[in-house]
Amino acid sequence: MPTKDYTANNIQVLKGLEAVRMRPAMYIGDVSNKGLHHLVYEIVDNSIDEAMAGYATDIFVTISEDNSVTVEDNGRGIPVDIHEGEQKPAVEVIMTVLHAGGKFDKDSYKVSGGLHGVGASVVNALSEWCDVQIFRNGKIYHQKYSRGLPTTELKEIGKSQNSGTKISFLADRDIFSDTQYKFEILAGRLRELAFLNRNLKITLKDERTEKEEVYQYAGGLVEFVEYLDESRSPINKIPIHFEGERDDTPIEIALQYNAAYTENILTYCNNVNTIEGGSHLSGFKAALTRTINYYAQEYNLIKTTDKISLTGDDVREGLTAIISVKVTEPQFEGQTKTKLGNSEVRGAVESTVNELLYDYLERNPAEGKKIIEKCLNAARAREAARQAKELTRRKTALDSHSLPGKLADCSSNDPSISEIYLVEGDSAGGSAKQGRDRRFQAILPLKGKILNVEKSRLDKILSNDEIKTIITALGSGIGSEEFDLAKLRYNKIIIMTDADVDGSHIRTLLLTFFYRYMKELIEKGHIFIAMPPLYRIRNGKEEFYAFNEKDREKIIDGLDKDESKLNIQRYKGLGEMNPNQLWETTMNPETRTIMQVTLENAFEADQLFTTLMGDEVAPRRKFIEENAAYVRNLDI
Ligand code: 28F
Repeated sequence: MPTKDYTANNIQVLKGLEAVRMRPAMYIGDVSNKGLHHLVYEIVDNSIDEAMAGYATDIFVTISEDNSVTVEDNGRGIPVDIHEGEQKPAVEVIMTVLHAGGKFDKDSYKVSGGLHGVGASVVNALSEWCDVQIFRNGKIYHQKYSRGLPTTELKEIGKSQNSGTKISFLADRDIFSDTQYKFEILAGRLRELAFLNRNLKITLKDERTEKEEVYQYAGGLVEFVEYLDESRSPINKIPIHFEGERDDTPIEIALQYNAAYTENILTYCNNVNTIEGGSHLSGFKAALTRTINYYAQEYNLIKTTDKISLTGDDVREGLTAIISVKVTEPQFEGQTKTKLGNSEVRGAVESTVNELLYDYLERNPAEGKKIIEKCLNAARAREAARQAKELTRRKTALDSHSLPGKLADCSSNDPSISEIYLVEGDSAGGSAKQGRDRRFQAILPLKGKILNVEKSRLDKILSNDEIKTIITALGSGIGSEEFDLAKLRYNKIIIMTDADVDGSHIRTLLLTFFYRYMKELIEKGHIFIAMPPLYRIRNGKEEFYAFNEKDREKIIDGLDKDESKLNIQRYKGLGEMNPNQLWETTMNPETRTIMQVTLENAFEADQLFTTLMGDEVAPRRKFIEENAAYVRNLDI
């Protein structure tokens, strides 16, 4: 127990812990699933820092049966000597004082700002218990905490020749309603960290299922590019890779062109996935466009007949690239604090890419030729698309404001309150039209499948009726040149499909389309997924709706009636609901649940989509083998 005479330090600790427990979302983003997994990343980040400083080579993450998590590294071990200012062991300061523990020596990159790098003390404060073991000076030290406060002194409990840090914690059920970790979510981030820190070995073990995976990549970002492109056919045999340092900003880039048409550029700062981009991305894009054009001119690879200069879209078609920079004082900006603001980084990246990409192209003329050829084809197709767009625009311009016939528009002209439902199938479309509130809800029924955008270029996409209808109805245009969010006619674009395999296929197609050609709609949070009920449970006159299995059990338990006495209907499709039920359960803003699409889930949909629809057969077979069981259950 802490001593009676509360010193200024104790009060500082209590104030800090209170602040974190009062407003946990300020420190870890939210207290739902994402925040729960963020706790693990906070602790892992400290092991990663120890690895980046050159002391740790292995990190172990273990999920226990009780959903407590243990993270262990073989670094130097958190120091245990008494911290002058606080009169406590350094490890106790790091585990209990907010924002302590930032390793400020010059060669480590403690991320600051945003939700990253809030430190182990925040995790401790949000855990029912937290247990620390330090292997250092030939000894083993141990200290326990509860909700951030020490419940034991730091004690020497044994001897060991190893060195390292081992932290276990159980998320506080008073704060996190769901403390079930998802293996795949942790796996995704740990795999990404292994790619970003070449040779670092990260092991993830799930004691609930005995599942264990090891991530270690000697090829680092090059292997990351190959992993992302495993379902695509590469144009250059091995990915282009360069590493440099400008104005003491380490920069590492790997890129590869493939035969597909989409652009897939991931950017990182201090291992943080800057999904909103920022200065490193704009520096890269500027240098890529300039260098490709310059090289094509210098080597006369653009015939005078073409006489077109390659645009940013042209040079990024079919490009998969990873940009990773390390910044000592990163400024994370944007809605989700994932946009890099440091303006000096733009120039550093731009000059690095200008120099090292041109150097690569000069030394690899055969590869260079293939890349320019690819970009030229993109330019020609863009030209064709422009003409196709001209035609469609001229056609719509003739009968101006012609909205697609299938669109049942809303009466309001105020986009900020208007919503459009993209509904699968005419029958559900019919119910949605009848059930909706026509003042602010528009309905666009979609025929069966929309186009497979994986294998088609913009010109072909623009000739597809379904796609054209969607583009016209939304009003904001398409492609990075034309797209204008100010012209968007609806604030919410809600995808409403059946819960079955077809429905999820259409949803994936739509998500992929938006992700590839209208990414800003996702970035600005305009895309949603409707969540229709899975079951209707009737108990005499009473009627309840369940949106998942857990819901169903909770409702049935709540009725404490034998299941056989209840009338339970499992919905196979939206068409089975009458307009009023559809309104009450899925469309009424007061009672519905809709899920806002974030860039991560759109990115996952895009990767999944490429696996399923891409050129390479092997990854598709692997995906189906791994998920076939799931698909069978889904059909039942
Ligand atoms: C399971 C989580 O937290 N590992 C860590 C170290 C090592 C040092 C350190 C950490 C505060 C201000 C220094 C050791 N020896 N894994 C971890 N490993 N923190 S956190 O130092 C933090 C101190 O400066 C360490 C010498 N220097 C640093």
